[in-house]
Amino acid sequence: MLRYLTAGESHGPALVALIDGFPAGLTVDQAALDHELVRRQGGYGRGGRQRIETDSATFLSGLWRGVTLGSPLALEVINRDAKLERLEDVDRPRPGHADLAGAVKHLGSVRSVLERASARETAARVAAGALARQLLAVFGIDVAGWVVSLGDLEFGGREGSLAELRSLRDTSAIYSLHPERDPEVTEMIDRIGKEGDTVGGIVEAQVTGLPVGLGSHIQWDRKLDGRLAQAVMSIQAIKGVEIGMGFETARRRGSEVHDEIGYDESLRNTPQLGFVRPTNNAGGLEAGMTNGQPLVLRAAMKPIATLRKPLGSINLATKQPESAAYERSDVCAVSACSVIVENVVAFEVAAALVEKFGGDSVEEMQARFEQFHTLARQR
Ligand code: EPS
Repeated sequence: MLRYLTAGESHGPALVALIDGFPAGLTVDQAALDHELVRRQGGYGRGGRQRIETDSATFLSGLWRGVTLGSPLALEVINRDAKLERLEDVDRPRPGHADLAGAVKHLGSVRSVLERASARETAARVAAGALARQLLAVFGIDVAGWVVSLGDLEFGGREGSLAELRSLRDTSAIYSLHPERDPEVTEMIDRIGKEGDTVGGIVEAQVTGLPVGLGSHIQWDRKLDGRLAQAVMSIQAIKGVEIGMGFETARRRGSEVHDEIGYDESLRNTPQLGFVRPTNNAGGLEAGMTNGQPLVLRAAMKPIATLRKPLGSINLATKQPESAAYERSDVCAVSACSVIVENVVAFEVAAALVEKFGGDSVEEMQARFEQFHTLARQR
């Protein structure tokens, strides 16, 4: 079983991802891993913290000569802004953040809650996902993510391979597939920032090259759509997750929603085994299993809860009305969110791949992957 946990406070010494069940024999590309961490720090509208940090992951365990051992991997991302011991408590909880519920729940301080609830934790999740996507790449599985809307500005997707879409996205200041609209978007972010406010948006992740049958229809907690929804919904500030046509399916008839099944002999030797669909409204998942089509997932991010022009709150000591606390914040972190979602999705898909093809070594997984496709083609 491939799984991970994270540890670390936003202003503590470091963030850590502990990855267990990762197969032996993967040669790690450290630069590619750090590239995802750098992308997470970017995107127009980020706050002052990102000018302090230069995120990079250090392996504390699980590697020998750059190759995974099959033992637990501990990944560390250092916090340059490590000042937790000097920080004061916060007495005015921010609406929309963990401050109030967390302090009440733990009978403790707001500081102890916000330090862990902060989206800084996602650096550890991206490190874990960025490693997992290197395992996926061995099997020809590719992952990419981008921003599809920001506030009330909608950009949507584009046709093309993930490699083409990724290069286009990398020319956009907000990681969308429509860089020609960047001036309009950055102007909007500037305007909202000047007003002391924040803005959210919708991000999309796609996975291509998937074999048929990752996940399972057999038990609720093995369904891959359910696992993806939980993993993505748990990302800070996410309020909604949809797969494929998602919420729109509820407004359409069955004949307009389900993807008809065809067969193309020339695709018999690909992971989709020759089965083709004229549409992909299912987003690559049927009954909790991959069906050989690209996986398409979207997530809605609410505007960040820390506002320069704060909303009404109370002082927890006096219970009297006061403005919520403000130290510093991002105006817009939707671009960063697209990086987080894509890497979190990568990890869940890698976990399902390990489940189907075995997790002791990459070499054994490759052999079983080949054998499965040989058997499936003989049906
Ligand atoms: C973040 C670092 C944090 C916040 C942000 C995410 O740094 P600091 O609190 O020192 O400014 O900028 O966290 C939040 C959005 C939040 O609401 O807590 C990061 O590295 O992503």
